[in-house]
Amino acid sequence: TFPDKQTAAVFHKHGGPENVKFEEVPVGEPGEDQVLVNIKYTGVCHTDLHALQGDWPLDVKLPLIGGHEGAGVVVKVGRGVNRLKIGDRVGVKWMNSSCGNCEYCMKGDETICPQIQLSGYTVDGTFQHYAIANATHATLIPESVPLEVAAPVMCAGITVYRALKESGVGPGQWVCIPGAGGGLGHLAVQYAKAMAMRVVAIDSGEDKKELVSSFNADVFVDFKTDDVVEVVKEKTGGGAHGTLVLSTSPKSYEQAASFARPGSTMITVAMPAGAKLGADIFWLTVKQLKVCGSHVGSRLDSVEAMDYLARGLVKPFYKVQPFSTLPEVYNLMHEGKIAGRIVLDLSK
Ligand code: 8ID
Ligand code: ZN
Repeated sequence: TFPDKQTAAVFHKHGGPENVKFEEVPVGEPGEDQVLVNIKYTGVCHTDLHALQGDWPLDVKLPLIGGHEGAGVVVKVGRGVNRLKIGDRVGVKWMNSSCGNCEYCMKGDETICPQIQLSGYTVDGTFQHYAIANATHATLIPESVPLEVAAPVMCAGITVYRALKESGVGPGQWVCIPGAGGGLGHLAVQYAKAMAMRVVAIDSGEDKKELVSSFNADVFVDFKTDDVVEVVKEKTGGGAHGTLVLSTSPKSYEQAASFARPGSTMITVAMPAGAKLGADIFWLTVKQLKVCGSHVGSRLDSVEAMDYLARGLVKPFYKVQPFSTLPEVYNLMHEGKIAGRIVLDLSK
């Protein structure tokens, strides 16, 4: 059983963390192909901050309940749902649903479905006790993985796992990760090492240096004190074979174009507000560089990313805080002060 009403973190207009209000809202009713999930833990992703600030050229549902890294238990299933049952442990992701029938969905490229719905952006997300998920897209969480551990994988883990595959970097080759100490970054370092890549981690400060070193990043570059482009080129013998830009600073994109190894691929993952690609077309051409966007991951990517956890190859680093601290988390995130992830405990 579950209540008809619950507390949710809602914002009615864009702006700073002061716009986030804890309000009593009705518990939703799952449609035909949906499930109602009692969210136990949710990560806070930098995307949630972009949504709150209204940074991006895609409209946000308003008022909005944000959040898209949820982990919880199914408490009600829609009439047409066969895949999930009450009691199943599932993750609620940024990809809430896709149409299933367009050319992209047919190919398994559901992340570019024109009818995609996004949790905590175009539909309400996981900053509430009971969230609605599409049954096809909810990710089953293996019994061996605690819900609080699974939460950060639902966006950060899946996204970097897929981006690393897209980068085409092979075993023994160098991958460069600006933003390596953040939510996405610290998982990217671990997935990359599990895939036998060599890692240049770029971020700043002792906390983040220690964190990425604990995952055996081969090189740490401090963007505040080092000459990033020169150090990356020197340590990698001419540039990284691939770069995953996970930093929310547009500067990282300029630097990535400058330290790229000839023939390498840059994956755009982070989306700083208003950022444009300023790469010099001459160098892009004669160095035969590739630039490739990567948007979260498919259902299959999600299952594979979760499997790395179940096998003990990747371990999210996170701090658990009460649900009520969400506005403070946004402040810390804005200041770049979070090493790894913060996971909110909805029971507090
Ligand atoms: O599907 C996608 N493409 C996707 C999925 C999830 C998240 C994209 N994202 C986007 C988010 O919207 C955001 O723009 O990825 C970006 C990073 O999300 P995050 O990992 O949740 O953010 P964070 O935890 O705040 O980490 C950002 C890190 O960047 C560092 C910060 O110190 C922080 O550790 N950083 C900064 I700010 N400037 C840097 C610089 N110049 C830098 N690192 C290196 N060089
Ligand atoms: Zn996210």
